[in-house]
Amino acid sequence: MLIDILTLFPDMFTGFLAGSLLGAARQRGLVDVRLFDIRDFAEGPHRQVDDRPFGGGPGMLLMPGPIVSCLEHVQAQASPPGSVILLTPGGRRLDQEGVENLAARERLLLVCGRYEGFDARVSQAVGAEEVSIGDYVLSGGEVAAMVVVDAVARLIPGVLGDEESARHDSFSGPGRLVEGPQYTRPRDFRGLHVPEVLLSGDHRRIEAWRQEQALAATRRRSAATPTPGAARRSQP
Ligand code: 6GU
Repeated sequence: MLIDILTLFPDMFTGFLAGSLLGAARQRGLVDVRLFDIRDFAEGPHRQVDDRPFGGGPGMLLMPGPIVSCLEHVQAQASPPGSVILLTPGGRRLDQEGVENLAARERLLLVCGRYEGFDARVSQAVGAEEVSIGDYVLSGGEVAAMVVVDAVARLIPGVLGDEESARHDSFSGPGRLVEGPQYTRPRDFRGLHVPEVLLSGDHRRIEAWRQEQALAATRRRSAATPTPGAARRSQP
């Protein structure tokens, strides 16, 4: 899989890309990540990339020109054309199903926003999808892009050492349940004991117990998680 990242702050990605799982996957040729600096496509002596919003209002917007020029340059670097994903808090909220959908693509172009966001014509001009990683505001799309790359990369065949482990992840199996509690040594930690069933060696009982725990953990989580903003009915 090829992932191109368009950003005003490429340096933010260096430690992340060298990191263990992703670094190894890149070395083994399973995923290629390339960085492009949007400012390289800005014009004028000041290489301006942002400007004040028409109609007034606070902050600055990313101008469409540099981003679209950068996208056209990057698309021409490889084939097939990649899916353009704009990272913005107003985008479609990412979940594991969305990650699986992205992981099935051959090529992704992730565009990181900064300031108050993108000029709306970027999306229109290039036919982009807009993605958010949750209902809160980050100072830029870079951290969100790292979240997307991390979550997508671990679904690429061969990236995880053990292919089974992704299938057992929270949100992955039938019903998309979260995982129940897990335990390792010691059996007794400050008087807290590992549940007896896990020491029984009875794999059917263990599997049934884990399923029950996953259901209970999923219900507890639903009860503790408020309905996301967009679905809320109350008026402002
Ligand atoms: Cl993708 N970008 C920014 N700036 N804030 C966010 C986000 C993205 N997702 C959630 N909050």
